[in-house]
Amino acid sequence: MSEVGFIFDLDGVIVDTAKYHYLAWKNLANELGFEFTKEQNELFKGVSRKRSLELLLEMGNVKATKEQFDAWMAEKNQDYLAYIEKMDASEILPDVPKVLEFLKSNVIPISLGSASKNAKPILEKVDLLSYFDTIVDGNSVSKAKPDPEVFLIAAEKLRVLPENCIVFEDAVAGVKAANAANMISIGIGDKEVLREANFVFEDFTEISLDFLKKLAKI
Ligand code: B16
Ligand code: MG
Repeated sequence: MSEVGFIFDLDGVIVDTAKYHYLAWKNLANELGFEFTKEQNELFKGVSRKRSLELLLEMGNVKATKEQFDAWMAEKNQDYLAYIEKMDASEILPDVPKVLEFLKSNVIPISLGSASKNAKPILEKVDLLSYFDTIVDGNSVSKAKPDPEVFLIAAEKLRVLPENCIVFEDAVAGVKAANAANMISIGIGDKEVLREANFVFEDFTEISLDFLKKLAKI
C-alpha cells in the first residue's frame, strides 16, 4: 500500500473537453432561441450535467417540464458524444503523459475524480485509461463538487488517507472539494481564479519532477 495517492480531474486537467461541452450547450440554447457565450460556459466547468442545464434554462428564461428537461439533457449529451467520438491522443493537455508515466513508474496509485458521466470513454479515446488504478466519476457520486464526496471515494478506493492525497483541479468548485476533503489541492489554470488552492500552475509543463517527488514523498 502506497503512502500517497494522486487524483486527477478530467476536463481542464487531462483534456480540454470544455470546448465540446460549450458547442453542445450552445446548439441547445440556439435551438431554444437564445445565445450562449464562451464566458457563460465558464460557469459550467466542473458542474454536473443536470445543474448545467438548470443554469442554461435560467439564462434563457426557459421553463421546462420534467419530460422536456430530461429530453434536453439527453439531446445535449448525444451532441457532446458526437464531438467526443472524434477525439484522439493529440488532445491530451501538455505534459500530462509525462506526469502519469512518472507516477506509474514509481508505483504510486492514480485515480480519476471527475463530475463527468462520460469519463471512461474519453480516457479510452485518448488512450490514457490504463494509467488509472480507479475511476471515480459522475456515475459513482451522489453529491457534486464542491462537496468532497468524489475525492473521498477516490481516496478510499486507492486505500490512501485523504490527507495523503494530491488533487489536480482546474475548477474553483473542484479546488474547494479537495480542500474540504483535507487533501493537497493543486490548481491547474489561473492563479487569481484558483487562489484557494495550495499550489497553482498554468499547466503541467510548469511542474518539475523535483516538485512531484516531494509530493510523492520519494
Ligand atoms: P458529463 P470535470 C465536468 O468534468 C465538466 O467540467 C463539466 O462542464 C460537465 O458538465 C461535467 O463534467 C459533467 O459532464 O455531461 O460528461 O457527465 O471537470 O469534473 O472532469
Ligand atoms: Mg475540470
